[in-house]
Amino acid sequence: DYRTLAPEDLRAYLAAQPSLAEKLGGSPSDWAIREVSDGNLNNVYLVSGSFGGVCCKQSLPHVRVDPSWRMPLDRAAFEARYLRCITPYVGHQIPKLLHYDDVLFLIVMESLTGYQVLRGALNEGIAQPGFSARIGEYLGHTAFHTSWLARRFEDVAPEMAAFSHNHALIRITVDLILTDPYRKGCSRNHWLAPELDDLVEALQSDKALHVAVGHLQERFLSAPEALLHGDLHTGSIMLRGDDVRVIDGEFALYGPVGFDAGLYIGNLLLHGLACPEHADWMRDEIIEFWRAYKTIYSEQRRAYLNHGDVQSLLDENTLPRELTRSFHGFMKDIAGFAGVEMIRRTIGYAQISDYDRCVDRPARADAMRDALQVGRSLILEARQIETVEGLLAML
Ligand code: SR1
Ligand code: MG
Repeated sequence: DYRTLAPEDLRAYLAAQPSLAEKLGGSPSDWAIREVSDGNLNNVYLVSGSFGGVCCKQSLPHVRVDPSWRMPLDRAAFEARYLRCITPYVGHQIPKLLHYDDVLFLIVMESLTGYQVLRGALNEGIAQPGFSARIGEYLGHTAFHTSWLARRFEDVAPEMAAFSHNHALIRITVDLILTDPYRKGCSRNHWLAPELDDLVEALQSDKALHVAVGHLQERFLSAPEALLHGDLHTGSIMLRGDDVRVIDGEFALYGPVGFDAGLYIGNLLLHGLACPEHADWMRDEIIEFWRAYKTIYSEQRRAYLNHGDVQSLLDENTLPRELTRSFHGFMKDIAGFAGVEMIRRTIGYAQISDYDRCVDRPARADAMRDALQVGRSLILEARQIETVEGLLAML
C-alpha cells in the first residue's frame, strides 16, 4: 500500500491523524506545505498550521537525486528506531519523533523552525562558534549509553541485530566512502579535471593506501562498539544560535565509535581547507569537540563503575588508564575515517558545497589537492595517531 505522498496526499493524511492535526491547528485546508527536500535520498516537507508545524520525511523507492538508482524503503524505519533508541540520552539534541508510519515509510517529527543546516551556516560564515562542543557531548552520550559498557549485553544484542539489517545504507557507505574512490574507472567518481588527474591516479594506484582503507572497511563492518548515526557530516546538523540538533539518522548501525567522529572531523577539516579564513576556527572546533566528547564519556563511565546492570570490573584506580587506552583507540579510527571522508567528498559521488566558497578555479583546485593529500596522510598514519594534536599535525 506504499505510495509516494504528494503535498495534497500529505494534507489528507495528516488531517486523518488526530494528534498531528491538533498539533498543527486550524483547518487542514489552511495548512501551508513546503517541500524542502535537500539530501540525496528522501522527500521532506514542512507543514505549518495555525498552532504549530511538523516535518514529514518519506522514503522513496529510489535515490531522490537519481531515480534510476533503486533503493529499498526501509531506511525510514531505521531512522525512527535510531531516534527512539537515543532519545533517553540526547532527546534535547534531536528532533522529537511524533509519528511513524511503517506502510508509507513516513516519519513525522518536530519541525526545526528557525534552525539552519550547519554546512550552509559555515559557508555563509554565520554559524556561532562552539557548536562542536555540543556534538562532542552528543557523541559522548550516544557512544557510551548504547554500548555494552552501559547496558547488559542481553539488552544491547537485539538492537545490534536490528540495525545490522540496514543493508541498503550500509552498502552505500561501504561503496561510496570505503571503496569507490580507490577504484579506477568507477563511474560514480568525478573530479576537477585535469587539475586533480595526477593525484587521483596516484590514490588509485597506491597499494599501501588500499591496504589501510581495507583495514577501515574491516573496522566499520566488524567492530559493533556502539550505535552510530552513520552519516554525521555538517549537512546532518542544524543549529539556531547555540542550540545544536542532529538530524537524518537513517544510516544508523552498530559500528566503531570513531566512525561518526571521523566523518564529523573530516568535514570540519574540509571546510577549513575550502575556506582558509575559517581554518583556525575549524581547528578550535575540533579541539573543543574532542574535549567535550572525552569529558562526557569519562563522566559516564565513572558514574557506571558500580552500576548493578553492567559487567565492569574497573574501579577508580584502574579506570583512568583504561580511558586513556580507549581514547587512543578511538583517535586512530577517527583519523582514518576522517581521511576517507575527505577523499570521498572531493572525488566521490556525493561532493560538498564548501568548495563553492573558493574564490576561483585555481583556489578550488588547491583546496581539493590539499584535501586529498591530508586525507591520504590521515589514512596511512592513522595507526600512529592517538591524540587530537597528532591528528591536527597532519595538516
Ligand atoms: C546515494 S546517497 C549519497 C550520500 O548521501 C548521504 O547523505 C550519505 O552521505 C551518502 O553517502
Ligand atoms: Mg542525510
